[in-house]
Amino acid sequence: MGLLLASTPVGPMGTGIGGGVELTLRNLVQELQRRGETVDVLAPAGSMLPAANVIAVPGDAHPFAQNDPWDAPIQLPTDSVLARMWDWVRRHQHGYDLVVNFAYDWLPFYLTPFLQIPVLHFVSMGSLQASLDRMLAQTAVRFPGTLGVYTRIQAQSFAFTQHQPQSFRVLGSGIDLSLYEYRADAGPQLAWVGRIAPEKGLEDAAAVSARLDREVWVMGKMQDEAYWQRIQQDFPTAQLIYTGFHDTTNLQSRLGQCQALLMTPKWVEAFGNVAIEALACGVPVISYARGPHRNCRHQETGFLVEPDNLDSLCQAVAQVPALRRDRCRRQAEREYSLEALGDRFQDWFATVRRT
Ligand code: HBI
Repeated sequence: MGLLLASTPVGPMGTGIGGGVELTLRNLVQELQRRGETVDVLAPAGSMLPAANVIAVPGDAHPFAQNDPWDAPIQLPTDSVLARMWDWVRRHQHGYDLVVNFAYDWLPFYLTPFLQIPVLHFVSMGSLQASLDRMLAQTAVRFPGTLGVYTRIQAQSFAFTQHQPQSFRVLGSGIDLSLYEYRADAGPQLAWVGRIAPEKGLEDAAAVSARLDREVWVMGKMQDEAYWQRIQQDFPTAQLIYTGFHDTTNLQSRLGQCQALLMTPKWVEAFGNVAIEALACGVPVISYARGPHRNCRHQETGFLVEPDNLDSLCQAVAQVPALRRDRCRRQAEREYSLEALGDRFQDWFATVRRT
């Protein structure tokens, strides 16, 4: 008997469509397998997850929750891949100890009481929709301890935590540090890494590039082409060098050459895995202090600046050469190892496993 990890329905694993949650899921599988766990991954067809046993499910991908308004009704695509995935869970639940849901969608929460297998839910974003908030609040009462998040500030974005403060278990994040090479030296260029989508605030990195006459290397899944074109028009003198979505090996090699990582989100990032990837390469992080972005130490491994303040952002860039890149690497090693992540998840699993 083993663990079943059920992926996000927004797209196949390995494509970048699923953002940080893809990386978290992949890292978790790797670490759990290293510890001798039997792990199956239930994911949309087309998923690429080497070294894992993937159960590929056909069907239509789900649209992004972050694109819907607060009071949007619950929607499913015609042939929902998520509905098919959880039908698979229903039919095969007796072959597993436990299933972990990574979808930020209403359906798996709704189905939980109908299943016999214990279900844990890893919630990958902050509060976005009334329908999901309501379902999470109910799940927290009915199945205490079964909701997990990256960070405490992410958990606090859900209003019901004011009355139900113990609703979420904080699991943090972690990466395989052996895949990230420490680089003591850097070029003058800055890095910006993330899905190219409005909530990620790439336009502010473009503004910094134009103001400081600096290259910004942009990496990540091209999600919103029109948004990207708009930025090009609005900042004709910005030097944005877009190289696409990269696997970890290529990402870390490019990222490591940069002087700092810019994180300019317009929403409350649940975690921001790219911050720890940068630190692991020795790259300081300059981030808006919006939500949980405490994953650099202000004035030691980066700068936390007032959100949306371009002057502060530019000042921080000017101060980066005074920071020590070895301290960045050391922070990643101390706080964000895969071992630490594996411990936190296994402790969580132990609270509900049936064997
Ligand atoms: N939207 N509907 C939906 N379901 C998800 O699981 C989901 C999402 N948007 C983004 C997302 N997951 C992940 O990319 C997170 O890493 C942010």
